[in-house]
Amino acid sequence: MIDLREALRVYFIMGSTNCVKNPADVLSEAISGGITLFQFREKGEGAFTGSEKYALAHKLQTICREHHIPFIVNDDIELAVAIDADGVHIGQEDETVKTVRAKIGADKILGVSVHSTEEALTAIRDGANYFGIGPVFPTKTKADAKPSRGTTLIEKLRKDGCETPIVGIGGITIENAASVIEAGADGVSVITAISKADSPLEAARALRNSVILKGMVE
Ligand code: 3NM
Repeated sequence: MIDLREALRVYFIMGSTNCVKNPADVLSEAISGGITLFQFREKGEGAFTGSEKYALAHKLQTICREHHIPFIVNDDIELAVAIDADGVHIGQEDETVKTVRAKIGADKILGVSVHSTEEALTAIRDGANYFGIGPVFPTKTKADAKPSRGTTLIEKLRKDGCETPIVGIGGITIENAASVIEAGADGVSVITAISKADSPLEAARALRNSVILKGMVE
């Protein structure tokens, strides 16, 4: 079993619509730069569906497997089960945490986006393994993102004794990543900071340095 807290440190999310270059090349570079987990999130205008989505998922999963990087699917539980992904990430609008846990089984990673203490408590009760909390900073990547609220909820959950692994998400960059870790998150989830970087490899490396150095200082 992987150390989830460690695996969440440099959490890269992407689908074909987020990339300027070929998604497989972007992922390979990001892995070389030191990402610790990958989430396949095929959403937005022009996103693949059906067999094309399945084929891209399989291709990216194969790359992750070769490098022992956990591969998580966003929202699409049927796809995750069909390709035996390492886990899924769901929002509050999707199926309930309980239903998803029942579908994927006890051994898979289940991440849940939460926006309040109440949502966090329910998610934990129903089988979540980690929380995604955001948007921490303004983001243009998710059309229906809520207003950014900084690291308030991350800090509150930690102050209240919550020990569940947490990743911050939304508008995270090389420059502001350390502040998310400082607030109590175990890792940072990013799309644009890596997927649209001139060098996804260098971007992943710089993010990793700021997150891991910050963790060592504490
Ligand atoms: N979820 P970028 S914000 C996928 O707040 C996603 O739950 C969010 O992309 C949330 O790193 C977001 O480009 C987009 O800002 C993150």
